[in-house]
Amino acid sequence: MSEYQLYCFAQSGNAYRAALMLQLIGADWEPIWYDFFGKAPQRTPEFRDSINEMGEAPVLVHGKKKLSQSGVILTYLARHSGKFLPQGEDEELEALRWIIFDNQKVNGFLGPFRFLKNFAPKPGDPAVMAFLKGRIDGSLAIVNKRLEKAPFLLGNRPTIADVSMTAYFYYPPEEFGFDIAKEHPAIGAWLDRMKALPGWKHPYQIMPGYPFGTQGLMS
Ligand SMILES: N[C@@H](CCC(=O)N[C@@H](CS)C(=O)NCC(=O)O)C(=O)O
Repeated sequence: MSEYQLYCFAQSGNAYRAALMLQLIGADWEPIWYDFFGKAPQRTPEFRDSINEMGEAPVLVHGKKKLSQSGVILTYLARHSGKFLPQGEDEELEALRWIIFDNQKVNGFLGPFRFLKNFAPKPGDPAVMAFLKGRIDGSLAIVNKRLEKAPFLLGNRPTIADVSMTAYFYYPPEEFGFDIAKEHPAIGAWLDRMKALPGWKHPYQIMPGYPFGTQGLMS
């Protein structure tokens, strides 16, 4: 068995943060796929009692430890590997600031927007979609401005704040109906820098469930 297991599925940008981090630190890991969109075990009492009381992916298993919330998982993996770790109190707080902003207002809106556009049983209400798109545009502009100043969110080297921010950004533009990298050039250049890091892989290459409805991986 691998050292780490990750509960995840291909369509989850939230889980991709953890999967990408495992890749970038060169960890020995394997995905545990579950049928999020079909049987939805995350809604069962068994899942909530034994895997994650919050009913969410990702969940990282390391020996007897089970961790959820991608920000917590990234912090744990950075501390254990010494990689992508913010250095000193100021950097730690700055990384946390961007991770919270990302979880709430960047990928926190992109994820539901993409879900309602592609995977929900009924398409999203136009008013809801317009609201989410407005919030997404505003948040992406903030991230883009930050990345015009430095190659990575905290400066000259990538940290867990960058790994967190990638969550949904590499999924195909057709899944959003707009192109994040083209509309926000500093984000586009940063995505290329992240992609050049050793170990980088696309979400559909490392988390099972591509194409949608299968348990496959993109080759
Ligand atoms: N802030 C959480 C978000 C996790 C999350 O919302 N995951 C989705 C899958 S992409 C989920 O499991 N949702 C289940 C639900 O909301 O009921 C994180 O970053 O880990």
